[in-house]
Amino acid sequence: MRFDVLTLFPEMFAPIQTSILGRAQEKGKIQISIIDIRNFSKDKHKKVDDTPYGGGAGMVIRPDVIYDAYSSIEGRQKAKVIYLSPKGTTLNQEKVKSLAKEEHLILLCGHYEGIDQRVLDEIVEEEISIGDYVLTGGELPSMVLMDSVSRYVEGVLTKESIEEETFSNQLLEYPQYTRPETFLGKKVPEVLLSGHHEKIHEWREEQARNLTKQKRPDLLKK
Ligand code: 9WO
Repeated sequence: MRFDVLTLFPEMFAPIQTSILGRAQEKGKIQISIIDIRNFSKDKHKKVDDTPYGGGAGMVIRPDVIYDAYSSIEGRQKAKVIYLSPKGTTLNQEKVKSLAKEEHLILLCGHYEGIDQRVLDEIVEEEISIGDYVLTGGELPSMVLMDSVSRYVEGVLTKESIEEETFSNQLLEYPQYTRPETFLGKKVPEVLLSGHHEKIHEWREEQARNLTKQKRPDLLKK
């Protein structure tokens, strides 16, 4: 899976070079390129934005700069271009799985009061939101998207951890315990120490069902 990210704040992407996504890149399972939109400004002061036509507060990113940055991406014709915006369809696990089947995603991160609509209409195929709140830009949402999608790319995680996890069976995860056996006077549930695999499995299933019923009854209705 290849991700190209178009952003005015490339330094924000330092975290994805570490941890699991960093390892996935080293193993060659995913490739992430961060493209600095400002490098495509033709202005002597590297200006990329201007005041909105019709008036109003703030600045809008120029369409030509975005288009030139996009046009620098090799193989862009076959890629899916996603704009991270509060106006988009909300990301969920089903959408994450379907995006993981793509070979090449281009993630466009806006800032300020947004991007000129004409270039969005020209290059964007999908507008995605990660939730109903407003941020200062699309960078954090694009990292959320890359993190969630990468987990489904072959070879990034083990098969077991994908199959066992939250949402794959429409249920929340059962609670986990590790050493010490007693912590602040609280013991680990007896059944987990029993070594009885069938009983452990049943207990975990029941925990997952009860937890979901209590905390996310909406998931059970699906
Ligand atoms: C700000 C604004 C102010 C006055 C008039 C119109 C305005 N539009 C915006 C605006 O939409 N700013 C966005 C900031 C432009 C795109 C990047 N920004 C953004 C993305 N904020 N929040 C997100 C986001 C993306 C995905 N999921 C949740 C939030």
